[in-house]
Amino acid sequence: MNMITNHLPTAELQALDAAHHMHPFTAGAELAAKGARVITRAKGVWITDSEGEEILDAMAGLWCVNIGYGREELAEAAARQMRELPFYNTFFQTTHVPAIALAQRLAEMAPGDLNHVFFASGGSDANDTNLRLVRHYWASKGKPEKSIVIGRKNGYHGSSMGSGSMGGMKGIHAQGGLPIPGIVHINQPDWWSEGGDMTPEDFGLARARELEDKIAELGEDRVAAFIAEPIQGAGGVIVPPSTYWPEIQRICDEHEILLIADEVICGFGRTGSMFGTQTYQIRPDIMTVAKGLSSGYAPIGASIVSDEVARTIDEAGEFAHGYTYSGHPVSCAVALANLDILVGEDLVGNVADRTGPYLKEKWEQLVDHPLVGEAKIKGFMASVAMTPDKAARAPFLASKGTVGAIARGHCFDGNLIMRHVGDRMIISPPLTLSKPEVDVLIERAVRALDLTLAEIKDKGLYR
Ligand code: PXG
Repeated sequence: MNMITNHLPTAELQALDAAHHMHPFTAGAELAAKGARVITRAKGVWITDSEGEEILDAMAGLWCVNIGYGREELAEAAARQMRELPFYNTFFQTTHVPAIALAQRLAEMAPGDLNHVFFASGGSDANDTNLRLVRHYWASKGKPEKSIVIGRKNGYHGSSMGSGSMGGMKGIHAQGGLPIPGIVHINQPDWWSEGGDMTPEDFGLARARELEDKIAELGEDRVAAFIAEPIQGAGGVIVPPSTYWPEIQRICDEHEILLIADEVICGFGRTGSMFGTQTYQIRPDIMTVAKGLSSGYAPIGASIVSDEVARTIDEAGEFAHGYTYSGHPVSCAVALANLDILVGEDLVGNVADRTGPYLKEKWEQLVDHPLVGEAKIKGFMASVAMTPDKAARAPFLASKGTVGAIARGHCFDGNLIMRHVGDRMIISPPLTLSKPEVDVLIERAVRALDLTLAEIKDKGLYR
C-alpha cells in the first residue's frame, strides 16, 4: 500500500524526493539541499503547492496544458477507456478505435496533405521516428546516401540520442556522446543576441540562407531533411524575423530535401493558429506533435506525415520501428477529449482574438522596464531579454543565466511560474488565460523584475 500522500509535511515529502527521485534537467545535489517545491493540485491556470500557495502557472506545466488544468471530460475519457480497453498494441496487424479516431482527426486538422499519423509517447521519440523515417524514405527511393539531417544551434527537439542530436543545445551535446553522426547544425534566427548591426529583416534572410549554403557544402544528394521549430521554445522563445520562414520555404522548395516542422510547442493553438506552420505559412513534409495534443493529461506524441512520404514508406515493406505505447488507447482517448475542448471552446480564438491581443499589449509594455531590452510575443509564447545596456543589446558581465536564475527565484517567491533561459524570461500560459489573469501575470512579472533589478544592483551584477 502506498503510504505517501499529499498530507505528509512538506519537509518529509522533500526528503523522500531527494532520497529516491532523480529529476530531469536538474542538478540533483543542489536541489536535494534546498528541497523541491511540491505541487499537489491544479485548476484552470492555477497550481497549488503543499503549503497551500496558489501559483499562476504561466508555463502551462511544461508548455503543454493548453486547455488548462482540472477538466473532468478528460478524466472521464481516460476512465472510460481504461475500463473498456486499457491497452492493446498496434504492431501486429491490429488496431483499435481510439487510435483510428485520433489518426483520422489529426489528418483532418493538419494542413495540406499531412494525412498519415505515426504515434509515439512524446516529442523526443516522435522526433526519433522522424530521423529514422526520413533516412528510410530516401533509402527506399534508392538514395541511401541522402541521410544527413540539418538542425539549428539552440533548437530543441528532445533529449534522446536522436532528438537531442538534431537539437542544437550545447549542454545536451556535452553529455553522452551527442550529436550522433550524420547531423549538422546551422545558426538560429536570434536577432537580439546575434544580429549585430543588421536589420532584423536582413538578418532573417542571412540566417535562412545558411541552409542553402549548408546544402551546397554537403551536396544536395547527401541531405535528407531540415528540422526546425516554427518558433524556438526551449531556446528562449526566439520569434524569427518576418523574412526567415518564407526564405526557408523557398530553399526547401528549390532543393530536394524534406522539411520537418517540430510543432511540439507551437502546435494546437499556441501561436494563434492551430499550428505554427499556419502562422508562418510553412508547408512541411512532416510535423512533430506532442504536449498540447493531450494538454499533458496523458503522454502522447506523433509524426504527421504527407501523402507522398507515407506512400513511399508503406510501399517499401516493413518500417522496422515503433514503441509499445504507439497509439496507446488511453492517451488517444484523452487526446480526442482534449481536441473537443480546444476546438469546441475556440481556445485558438482566445489566443488570436480575445485574450491574446490584450496580453500582447501588456507584454510589449515590459520593454519600458529598465532591465528589459526586448519584449517579444507571438500568440501565447513570449519572452523578455534582460540586459544592463538596452542600446548595445549587451549581455551581463556575470555568466549567462546568473541574472535569469535570480529573476526566476523572484517569480517563484511571488507565486508566478515563469521560466528563464539564460537571461531571457519566458511564458507559455494555458490557452484559457483570461484578461484578469493577464493583469495578475503582468503585475507579478513586473514585481519580480523590480526585485531582480534591486538585487543585482545590490550585488554589483548590474553591468
Ligand atoms: N520538440 C520540442 C519543440 C520540444 O519543445 C520536445 C520536442 C521533446 O518532447 P518530450 O515530450 O520528449 O519532452 C520538446 C520538449 C524547457 C523544456 O525547459 C522544453 C521541453 C521539454 C522539457 C523542458 O523549456 N520541450
